[in-house]
Amino acid sequence: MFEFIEQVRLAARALVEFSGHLFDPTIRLGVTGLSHAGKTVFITALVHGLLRGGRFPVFEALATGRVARAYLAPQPDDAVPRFDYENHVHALVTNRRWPESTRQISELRVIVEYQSQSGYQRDLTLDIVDYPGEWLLDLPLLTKSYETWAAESLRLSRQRSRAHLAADWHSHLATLNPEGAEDEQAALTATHLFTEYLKACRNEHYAMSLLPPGRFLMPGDLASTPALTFAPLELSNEGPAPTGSLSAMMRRRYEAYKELVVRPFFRDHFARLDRQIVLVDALAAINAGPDAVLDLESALAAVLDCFQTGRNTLLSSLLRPRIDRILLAATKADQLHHTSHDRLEAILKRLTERAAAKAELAGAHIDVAALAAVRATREATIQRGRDHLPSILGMPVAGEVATAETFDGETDAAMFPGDLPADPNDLFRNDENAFRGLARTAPQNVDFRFLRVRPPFLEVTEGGVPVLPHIRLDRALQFLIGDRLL
Ligand SMILES: Nc1nc2c(ncn2[C@@H]2O[C@H](COP(=O)(O)OP(=O)(O)OP(=O)(O)O)[C@@H](O)[C@H]2O)c(=O)[nH]1
Ligand SMILES: [Mg+2]
Repeated sequence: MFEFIEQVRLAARALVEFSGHLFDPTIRLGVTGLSHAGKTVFITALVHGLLRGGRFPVFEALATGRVARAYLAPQPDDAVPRFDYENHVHALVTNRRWPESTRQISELRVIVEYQSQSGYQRDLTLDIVDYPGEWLLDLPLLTKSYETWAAESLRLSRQRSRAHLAADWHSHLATLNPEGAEDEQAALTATHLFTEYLKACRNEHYAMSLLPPGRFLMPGDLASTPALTFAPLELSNEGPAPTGSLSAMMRRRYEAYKELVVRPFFRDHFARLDRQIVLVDALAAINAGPDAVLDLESALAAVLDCFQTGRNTLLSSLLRPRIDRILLAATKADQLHHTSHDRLEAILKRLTERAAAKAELAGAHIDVAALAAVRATREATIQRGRDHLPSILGMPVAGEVATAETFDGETDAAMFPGDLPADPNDLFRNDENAFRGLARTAPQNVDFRFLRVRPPFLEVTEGGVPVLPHIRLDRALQFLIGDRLL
């Protein structure tokens, strides 16, 4: 019954929003990615480029001069924080520092005044919604019982790559009797140890991606509420949990998490998106090793499963999320020499091919791109003996370590991050020939090492406008909104 009422409510709102957009198009663009994927930098650079008339040759409407101007306007949703565009630009451009990490949903409205191809003046309203990718990984919980979720989480935590990180939690789990009386202290300890395990998996050296429930790693104002105080239990019998038992308590709280956290996110945000970009920090996974790469593959499969999309027809918008275009983007491509950009794209394709085929069947256009929202490096060829090494130049952020050196954040350096393999399958091998990452070996022995570098100085366009350099940001923009500016 609840499901049905929800559908009807979504349908009514879709109708109102649909009829309002007949003449001047509106796009709600979701920008998501797991923590540190590059969401804040992407939105800041995209909006900066739009407002400034950045160097976007592949973004047709701008390149051909049909965009008269773009400006920020008050956002439509009163309860959603505004994306802090001005401060993020200030950090990037004036201080050459990356913006602070953000843990919330936020929103920004940009109006693009353009001339349609038939010569009419129109406004495109672009609402950009920034939300954590971890919230997407929660959506599958809506259709999962506590028992199924607990069994899946336990299975995952016993995999070779994770088991040692889960050891403390597993020992505590072994002391719990699910059928015993409910016990707040036991629930608190289990939650604490389970959360510590999730945090350890996310650490730079392991860089795991598939870590639901999302709010355990970013609790916000729900921290220490019962809805966030539960953990998987080892359940032996199939029957219903006895009243007053520990497992009944856990199950109740798991259901509360779904009601208070997951369903409102689905209803208020996810179900209203038209377009989606999923930012993926594949290089962080490659830094960590094959386990992280395989884990990222599972996480992306779970993400793409959420997009049970259909084309944006009236009928499909009544019944399900209406996203009709999804761009999967590998971020921070400027940490590689351009000869590796296509390889990075091929790796992302390989990471998502099985899952993408499913979403494609359901009617959404999917594309894959390797990009850098802000290009923070330059390229050079360095001669070593007889060899000419393609390398990248940048200013590593203070504290980054390469072989013997710790950088101070003020010095330029030439870097050889390692060549990505021509065959993406080489990264998915997990046997004795697997590549070496930080999870299993010391930093000086890894096969790839991508260093964080400081943001660049602005470049000046042919028209004399100072803009941020980027890689393929214009291609992303063309795919995501280009067709609505015709
Ligand atoms: N070289 C380079 N680094 C980038 C780029 N985009 C992001 N980064 C790096 O990635 C880090 C994270 O970027 P954010 O945009 O803050 O990522 P986020 O997804 O918003 O992260 P959270 O808010 O923590 O979830 C930055 O601090 C930079 O170090 C890029 O285009 N090039
Ligand atoms: Mg952010």
